[in-house]
Amino acid sequence: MAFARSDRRRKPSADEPVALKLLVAGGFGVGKTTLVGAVSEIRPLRTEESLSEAGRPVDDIAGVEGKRTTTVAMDFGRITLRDNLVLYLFGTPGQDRFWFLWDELAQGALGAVVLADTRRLEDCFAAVDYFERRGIPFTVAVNCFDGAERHAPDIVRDALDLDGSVPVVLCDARERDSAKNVLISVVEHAAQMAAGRREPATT
Ligand SMILES: Nc1nc2c(ncn2[C@@H]2O[C@H](COP(=O)(O)OP(=O)(O)O)[C@@H](O)[C@H]2O)c(=O)[nH]1
Ligand SMILES: [Mg+2]
Repeated sequence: MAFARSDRRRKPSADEPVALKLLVAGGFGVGKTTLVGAVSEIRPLRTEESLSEAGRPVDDIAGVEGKRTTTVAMDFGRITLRDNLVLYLFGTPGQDRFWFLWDELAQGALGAVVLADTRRLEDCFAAVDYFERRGIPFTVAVNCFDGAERHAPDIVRDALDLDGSVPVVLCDARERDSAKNVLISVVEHAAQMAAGRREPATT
């Protein structure tokens, strides 16, 4: 039988790909959909809706006036980092009124990207809090928009009051290689945190 119970206990062979789940979070219009689209090998599944007049009072588009669509449920993409390492990317909905979806999305997530725009840094506070509270490893990726002032990663780290171990990187969410580096940072950080948990410091 194709899905016999014993199949579930089957040990994966060494060359079988490992699939890891990562979340891509951050404020409205910070570039989550752009990042997932830039790295995904599959046509990203998007659930964009036109920003309607009705949504205007709630969808704060100040600073992102060019934005005509919004992700109502989520972005989904896939990238193969190495032959045997596949990442599944889930973009979280940016608006506070979709927070109820986060706990479902966070199930089984290895780590997360928190995208930040230094012009609206406060928009990523909620995502940072969320992952800190749940102990989910995350990298803060500053999406360097054209025309936005550049700030050194350490300045952003201080402004967000991040733990020293949290990676802060600069990126361009539209560039595949740049976005890929962000994902690699998350995977490495998650691996380090997991190693730290396995070998607690002897004090
Ligand atoms: N200049 C610039 N524009 C960007 C960048 N990333 C995203 N955008 C634009 O910013 C807008 C919002 O991006 P989007 O990915 O939809 O944001 P989301 O709400 O976080 O999914 C879109 O019009 C993007 O084309 C970037 O790195 N630089
Ligand atoms: Mg989006």
